[in-house]
Amino acid sequence: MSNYTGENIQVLEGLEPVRKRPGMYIGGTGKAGLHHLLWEIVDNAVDEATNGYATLIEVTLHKDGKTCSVSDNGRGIPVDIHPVKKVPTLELILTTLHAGGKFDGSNYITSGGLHGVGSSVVNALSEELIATIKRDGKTYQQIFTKGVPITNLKVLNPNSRGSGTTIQFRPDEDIFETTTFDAALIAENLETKTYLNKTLKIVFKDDVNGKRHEFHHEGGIREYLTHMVVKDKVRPIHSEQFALSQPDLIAGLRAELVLQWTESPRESIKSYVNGIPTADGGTHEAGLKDGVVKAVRAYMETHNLTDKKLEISADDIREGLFAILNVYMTEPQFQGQTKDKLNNPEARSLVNNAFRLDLEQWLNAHPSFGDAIAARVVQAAKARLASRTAVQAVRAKSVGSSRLALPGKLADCSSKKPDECELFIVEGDSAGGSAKQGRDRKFQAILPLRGKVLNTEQANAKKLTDNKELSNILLALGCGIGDKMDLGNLRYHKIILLMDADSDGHHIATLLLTFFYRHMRSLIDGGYVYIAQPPLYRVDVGKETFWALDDTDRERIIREQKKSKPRAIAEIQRFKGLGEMMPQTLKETTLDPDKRRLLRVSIPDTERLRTEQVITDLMGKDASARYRFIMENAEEAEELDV
Ligand code: 1YM
Repeated sequence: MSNYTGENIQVLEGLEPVRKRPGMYIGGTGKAGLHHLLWEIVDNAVDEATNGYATLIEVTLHKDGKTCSVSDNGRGIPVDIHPVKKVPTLELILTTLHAGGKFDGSNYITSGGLHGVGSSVVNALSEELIATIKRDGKTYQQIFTKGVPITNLKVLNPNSRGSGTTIQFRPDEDIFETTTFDAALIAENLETKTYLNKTLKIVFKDDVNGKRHEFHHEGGIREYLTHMVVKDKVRPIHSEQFALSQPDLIAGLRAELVLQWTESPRESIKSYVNGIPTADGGTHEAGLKDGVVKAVRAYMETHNLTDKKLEISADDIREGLFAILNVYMTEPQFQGQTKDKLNNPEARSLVNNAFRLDLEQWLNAHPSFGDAIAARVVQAAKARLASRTAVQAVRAKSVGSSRLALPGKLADCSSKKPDECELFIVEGDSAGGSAKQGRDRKFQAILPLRGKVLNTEQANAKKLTDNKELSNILLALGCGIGDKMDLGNLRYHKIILLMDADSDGHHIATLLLTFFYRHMRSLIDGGYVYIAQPPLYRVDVGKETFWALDDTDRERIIREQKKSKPRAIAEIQRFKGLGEMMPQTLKETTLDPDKRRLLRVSIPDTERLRTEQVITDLMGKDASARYRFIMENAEEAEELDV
């Protein structure tokens, strides 16, 4: 590896574009963008470690929750004076875009993130950034505000030991919607890095909560996979993982993989490029999937484990598969603004070829594992066939009565334009009746639910379609389910859950949301799912009527009315359920687009992990996880209606 000198820096550009359009550089200015700053600096430190120069990284979230420091004990960012620009390299790196030896590919074998432009972007978007460098027996420091140096590079200590880089920064409140960091999110992200680099040690000092974490996982991605399987509470179907590391695939490309089949009805593949997560997968992940499917097929054919009458799909083979794939490459190309998807076409066949034969050999060498996997695959294929038959049966039943095969209980709207149509899923027949009378039949459809909605967290496809209420919803929506979903066929662009404001209502809403989350996620991600907010109280003051969503709302209304009409008496009526409400009242408070309040259901990127965890804990088999969740969150629940 060539050594870095100030002369290598080629492309220079100021930082104004970064402050003008921060989103272009960090994806956005919300919570995710804020944390992106920290990941950039951490990635630089991790690079220094994976290249063999640093052994320890320390991250501190300071007491204010808004300032972070990252330090490594590597070589220290160069401080020599640039021959042309006549300023220290450190200053150039922190004040110019695209500056850095990493860019020409020769100095760094592996680098992820923003290809080394990261630290200047962080500097540009920080109210204050302090860089402290130990190098050549001295300690240097330089301070910046919004990317502009406010001191020269100074020698803090002319006689110091060791070397390394410390970057302390406080993001700019003028740029970010929030500037408070999330300690749990930081811990999670840092720990993942130490799974991906088993030699890496990261110490995280969380001064907000007075905690200190040490992350170091000698077991690497094997240990990570075990951790995932335990966290998701799924049972592996073979005892040993398949793990393979290909240190030298072709020049500059290295890859490591670990996988294991489980009883989970889902597939869970985590992929990384240069230690950076590729949440949307890409060509490397596609190559892995190809390879796994081919290897298992070959094994099943060799050992005559296929049922001739059963057609086995790639999805059947991958059902229940947990895998972690980490690929290192010199010039990764990413797709999309947040760069979550690898795009290099060559990665597909490289990864496929790297693992396929070894996996097949491994299966042959461990026939008890191979047979267990084959049995799992056959079971998945049979379940899929059964559920397809069930869907066909549901269709067949309703065909004939109406040409669209809509459920009998649906009161459909007359419009056929999905973008103006709304489907209200209503709890109970009596509320359904009021809603039918109170709706605007041109664009509002009503589907009453009577029976219990199935908890879909543990259910397979066949059980889903056997459930009358869920299959009615599926038929009404018209867009299919799972990976067969086509939003182009969705019949309503607003799907509104209308439930009583009591614990039963909440329970049904939770079951429906779990169903959408697990089996029709793109409805949520597309922003089609809403929760209606029917009032709990009617407050009459003199001749005026007000609707209150909850107790706080009711108190607020009474307080305000007392101010203007001190002698008035407020009459309060509490609705026991939607069924009690007159159709006209339901229309005025909950159905009419001009008067109602709707909550749109969404999962911000930064909350995806937590959402997954909460759903697994609350809806899954494990009752103790549910209990833990309720105890841990009891304070947040204002009033438990039981
Ligand atoms: C807390 C963040 O940035 N560490 C870090 C960065 C660099 C080096 C060492 C480094 C790299 C090289 C030579 C080289 C960087 N250098 C550059 C640039 N920690 C953190 N530690 N000497 C030191 O690439 O050859 C950018 S980052 F541009 F100088 F190469």
